[in-house]
Amino acid sequence: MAKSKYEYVKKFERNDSLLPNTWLVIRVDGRGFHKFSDKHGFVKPNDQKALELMNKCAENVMNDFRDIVLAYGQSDEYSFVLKKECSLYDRRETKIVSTIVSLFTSNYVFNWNKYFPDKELLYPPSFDGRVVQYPDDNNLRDYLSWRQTDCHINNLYNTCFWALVHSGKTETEAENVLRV
Ligand SMILES: Nc1nc2c(ncn2[C@@H]2O[C@H](COP(=O)(O)OP(=O)(O)O)[C@@H](O)[C@H]2O)c(=O)[nH]1
Ligand SMILES: [Mg+2]
Repeated sequence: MAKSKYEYVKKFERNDSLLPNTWLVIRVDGRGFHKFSDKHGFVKPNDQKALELMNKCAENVMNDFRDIVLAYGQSDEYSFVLKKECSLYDRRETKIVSTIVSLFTSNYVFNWNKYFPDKELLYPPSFDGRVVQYPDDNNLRDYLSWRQTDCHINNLYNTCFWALVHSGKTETEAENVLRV
């Protein structure tokens, strides 16, 4: 079939293939979840149901994308690890990231009622996504340690902060106690 005169526009498309033989880590993160968790009355510091919903989304993403070998989540974020030899979408970055983020987000909305039967979803949540490539197994291990450490630091701080507030301190007083 003859090509149309418009075919040339494809030449403007950018090649965004990810490096071969590298671990691919896709991290999705809730956009504006400070406000989202407030508006939906999430328990502080950790809302069990909200975390279970995040886990459900990740489980469904893993079941769909079989190249994902490991996932780790905390708070409003989830990291997905794809095999070094993964050839999903010819390793095209935008295709991989956008489909994983969109599947995660649609699952969040789709499953909301199962985890919060008495809570109306007040507005559509969204997540951003990025990919990082790690050539070495140790880099990947350090990436996961970094996210795990972040989780521990935040949880330690938030648990102490809310315990102080619940014991009668104002939020400013609690902040000052923990700053020392
Ligand atoms: N109350 C509550 N808030 C949470 C929970 N998980 C995440 N959040 C909120 O979501 C935010 C996530 O951090 P970050 O991504 O940096 O903030 P964002 O830019 O507003 O999405 C946290 O700072 C909390 O305010 C939870 O289980 N309970
Ligand atoms: Mg966020």
